[in-house]
Amino acid sequence: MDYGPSVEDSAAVRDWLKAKSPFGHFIGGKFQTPGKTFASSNPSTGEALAEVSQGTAADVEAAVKAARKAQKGWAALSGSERARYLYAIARHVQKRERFLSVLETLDNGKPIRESRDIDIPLVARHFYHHAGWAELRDAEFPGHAPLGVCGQIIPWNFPLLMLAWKIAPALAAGNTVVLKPAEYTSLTALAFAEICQEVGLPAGVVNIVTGDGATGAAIVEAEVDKIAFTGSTEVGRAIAAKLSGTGRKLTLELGGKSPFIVMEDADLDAAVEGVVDSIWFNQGQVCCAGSRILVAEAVADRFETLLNARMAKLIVGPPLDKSTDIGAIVDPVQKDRIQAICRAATDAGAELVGGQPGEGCFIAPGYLKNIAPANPGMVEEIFGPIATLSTFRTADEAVELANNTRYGLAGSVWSESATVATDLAARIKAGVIWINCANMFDAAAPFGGYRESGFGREGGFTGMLDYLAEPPVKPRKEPEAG
Ligand code: TXE
Repeated sequence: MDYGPSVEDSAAVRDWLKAKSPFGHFIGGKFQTPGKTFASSNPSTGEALAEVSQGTAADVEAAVKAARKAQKGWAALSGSERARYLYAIARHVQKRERFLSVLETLDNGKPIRESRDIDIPLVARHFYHHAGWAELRDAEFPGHAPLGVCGQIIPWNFPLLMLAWKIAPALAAGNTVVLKPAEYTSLTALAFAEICQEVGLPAGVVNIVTGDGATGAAIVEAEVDKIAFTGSTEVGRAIAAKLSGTGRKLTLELGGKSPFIVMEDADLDAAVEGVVDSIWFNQGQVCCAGSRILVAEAVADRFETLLNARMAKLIVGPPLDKSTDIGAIVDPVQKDRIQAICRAATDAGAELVGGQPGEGCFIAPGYLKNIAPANPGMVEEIFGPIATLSTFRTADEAVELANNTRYGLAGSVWSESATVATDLAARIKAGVIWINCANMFDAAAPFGGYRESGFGREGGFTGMLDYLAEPPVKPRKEPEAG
């Protein structure tokens, strides 16, 4: 039986890092000579893993130039030829699954079980799915042309998966890309660049420029035809202001404070397991995490007892250990941010159950209770393994509480009655609603938000539309006179 990545896999990853670091950017099909670099480190130990280049405006310009040069040729390939590359990428991701999951866990701090069973398989699935769209593009989107060169800026919570969400549809539609991974987690994007070389992807179709917010800002300023951004609402807002009036396409996937509603008739054991999948998955660093648990008053005590019992069983530990449930927070800066919001919440009168910080980047799972609607813990995206727990009496009150947020990304509803669940789901203002489950992702299901969670969709047919230009409007034929 295969128990998943082992110590040997980790040695192979470390050998690879030793051989390749310092990393240059990947531009025009080649790794460039490294410039000024910064360290990418393992948040669970603090050890530096590799040196990565800090992208300058000149690097971004070179990458955009390479992408522009490649775009016409890439768009001129037949759909099935583009699909062939996407299938090949998917297969190579699968071939290097163990390597990529260990690399992701080392760089990000997430439990190996999650990178092995969720992140990396979903990456392959996303490329397989979009290979299909490459083949179908002309039939399904007649008259739509690719946008051109897409600038893509991604966060650190699902590094390779967010890369796949950005690159797969862009390439399927016939665009070329300049992508910047987050500064905490550049390494799987650089391994992905190697995969592009392995499959013989034409030079310049995918360009990876590493760096921090300044590099991201340079991509926003560059001559690109679209910006696709996933990250904080603050940066998303700044990007939207910059692009306003430029005619460039923009999609934003930002933060969230999603409700997790447990009705009186819910299967409480299943709902508690749902909390584990929802807010204690990936240390709670999930934009669509069910971070506001709302429970029907009649079952609240029983639910909380079950929740505490389950929470006590979660193992916080070394991310590479296969029994670990909660790994490390991505960086000390993020850990401080989580703790600052929890402190503000308790100062304002909430009670924190669990959620204690450990050494280094670790924080135990927890939740805030006795919390008022205007409490900062209820309003701010904590982006850590800390939920809020509050109660409601009626379905109307549940809906009111659920929608009392500036965000609108996701939500989940737990009830044994399909009528109750679907009625409630329809009244929640969010881009994604799960019923009796949470954090389920499928490449065919469009994902995205409303309000301050952003706009645009990723995945499926709708996601493809966001990488294509509108077809030219045909002149309206006037009826013949007489
Ligand atoms: O985000 P940033 P941070 C939320 C979450 C988290 C908070 C802060 O609440 O605690 O944001 O995280 C690049 N122009 N989310 O500071 O800064 C940056 O280099 C262009 C939710 O890490 O938004 C990185 O690649 N790009 C979210 C990416 O933006 C800029 C996931 C995200 O970093 C830039 C992450 C600029 N001016 C954080 N400044 C989600 N929706 O999943 C930074 N970047």
